[in-house]
Amino acid sequence: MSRAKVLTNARFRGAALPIKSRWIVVLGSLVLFLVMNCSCVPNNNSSGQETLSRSKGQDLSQGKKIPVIFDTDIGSDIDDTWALALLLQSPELDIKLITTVTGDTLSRAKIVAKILEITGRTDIPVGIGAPVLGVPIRSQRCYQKSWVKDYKLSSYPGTIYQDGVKALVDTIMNSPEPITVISVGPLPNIAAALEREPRIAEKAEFIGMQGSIRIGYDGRPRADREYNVVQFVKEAQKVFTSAWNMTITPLDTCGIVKLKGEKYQKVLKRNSPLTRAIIEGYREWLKNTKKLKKLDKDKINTSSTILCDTVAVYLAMSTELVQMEKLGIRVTDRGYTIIDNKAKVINCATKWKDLNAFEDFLVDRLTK
Ligand SMILES: [Ca+2]
Repeated sequence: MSRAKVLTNARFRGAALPIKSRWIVVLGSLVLFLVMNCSCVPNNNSSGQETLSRSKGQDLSQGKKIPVIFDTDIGSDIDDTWALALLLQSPELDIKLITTVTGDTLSRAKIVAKILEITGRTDIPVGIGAPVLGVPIRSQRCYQKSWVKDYKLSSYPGTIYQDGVKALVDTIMNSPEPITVISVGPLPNIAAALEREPRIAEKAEFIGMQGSIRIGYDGRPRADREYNVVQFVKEAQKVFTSAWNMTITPLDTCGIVKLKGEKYQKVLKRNSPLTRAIIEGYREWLKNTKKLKKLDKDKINTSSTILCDTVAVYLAMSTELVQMEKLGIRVTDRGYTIIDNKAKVINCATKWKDLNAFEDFLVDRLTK
């Protein structure tokens, strides 16, 4: 399925028209707006970027939203929180379910639920993923746990699924239209879902933040074993060889996204319930990872961390700002994602066309 963009940046230029004609234009605009189902696909953000859309037999300009499931290890790194915020601010996407993955999946579900309550989106169900316990990997800890220490999941007004993997399978299988699974963590949930019901690969599309193809961490010009893959290699191999259409943002693109300067200040100073939740979560995360003391005490006031996961959310809506390549990608037993012409072909966002515009887009969405 291609992701060609449909640009609908038409503006009415009524200034030179007679008054009667202007009214026709105004009424026409109103009708057009209603036809677009008030999905409010935004035009003309400050970066000058065109309306987001993509072709999948779905025409977003007609107000059709893309049904998505978001699978996240929120609380480990802080970028999941930013990605969830972007997701909630993207009217192109219809969030059917959010599932949590790896380690303390219960605390992760609390973080999701608390953010959904804060933003008034308790219509969204939350599924607690299967906890992967006993894995002695420090980074699977939930560093935002303190942010939800007083939060009771039983108080969440929406639906909580105790078996997140089952909820994932059911949501895909019961959907009348294909679902897009946005995965921004390691892949135990998705692999388990494929194990339980292989047909989900026929009914869903996968978009993930996984892998490192030519560029590694911190922009280094060599591939790294990327965290989401190397943590659960067998699960990644299962997901990367399943029959669905796959798109990834590897470190090549997502690993260099960071807000600083004026862009970060806009988010910091917006002071909305959503941005307060982001910054509070960020502060807790910094405190609990001790980065606040060790690295840069002023970091909370100056910049974000690397915001990898936000790019996966973006790819569910558009590929306009990135260069896409179709590459055979194989997950090696050591957790590398290497190009292999015999492997399943995956859509890979390998370079930015305009990173600056993406950062503007992200800030616009978070602060609107
Ligand atoms: Ca993540």
